[in-house]
Amino acid sequence: MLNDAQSFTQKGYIALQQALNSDDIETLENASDELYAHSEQLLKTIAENGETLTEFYNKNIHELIVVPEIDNANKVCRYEYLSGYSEAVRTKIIPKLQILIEQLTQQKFVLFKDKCNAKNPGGGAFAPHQDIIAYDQFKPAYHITAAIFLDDATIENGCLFFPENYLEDLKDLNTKRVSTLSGNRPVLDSDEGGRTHGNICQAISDQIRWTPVTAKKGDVVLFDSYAPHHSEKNNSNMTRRAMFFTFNAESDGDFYQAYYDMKHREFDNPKFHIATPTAHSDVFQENGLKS
Ligand SMILES: O=C(O)CCC(=O)C(=O)O
Repeated sequence: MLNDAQSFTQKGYIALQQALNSDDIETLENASDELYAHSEQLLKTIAENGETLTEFYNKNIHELIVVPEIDNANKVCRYEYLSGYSEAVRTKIIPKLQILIEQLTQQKFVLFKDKCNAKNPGGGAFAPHQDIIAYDQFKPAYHITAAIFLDDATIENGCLFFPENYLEDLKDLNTKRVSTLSGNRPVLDSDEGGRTHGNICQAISDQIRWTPVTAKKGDVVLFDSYAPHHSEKNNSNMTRRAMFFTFNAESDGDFYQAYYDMKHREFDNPKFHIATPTAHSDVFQENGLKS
């Protein structure tokens, strides 16, 4: 039987049941209510002003970042920059997650980015991808994300899927491999540009044995930035909210502000919309939406 650290190294992810207590969940629920309402208001105001999101974020570089669903410019798909915006998240939640990650890795980690996927009914399918593709413009080459579920995540409402053991499935694949603190990790070929930017190529995804990772409210799933993952649409009539806090090793430096400075200034850069069901790049033209 593998211990948590061994299992995390082997699979690239681990589910920690009820790793957060009811106070933590209340903090996140309050932040979620406030930030979601603010996100909706931002989309409304930007639309009323006839501005593009790119124009808006160029001028408002400390604002919460909100990204609409691919098929509805008024519907919030995700919002980002949670710790930049919410003191409660920054002071109460981040230190707890840092402890969980340190217990697993014996190393100190600092926050790199944070977001909440609203996953409203009918929305939010994320194609198979590796997060590393979205982060490689910054120095850290290894990250650990804590996914926290504010609603139970089920197969019906679009839980995450991870591989049973992708290192084994893809052991013969001829691809770039990166040495990380969890060992060698493959970088998988993915689509470049357009609406499928960052999606793992179908032929590779087909070789992976995927497994659903359902979760209860308060569970935390830790996964590294090479672990392939995806999720289906939310086919229920309730939200499936999840917050994702991504960390990098402290020894690599602190990039949180630099990451969000770039994201505010380059809102439409496909790098920031890897395998997401969000309105961006060529989709804007196809749907007649403004970016
Ligand atoms: O929220 C989900 O269902 C998937 C999230 C994800 O894979 C991502 O944001 O990179």
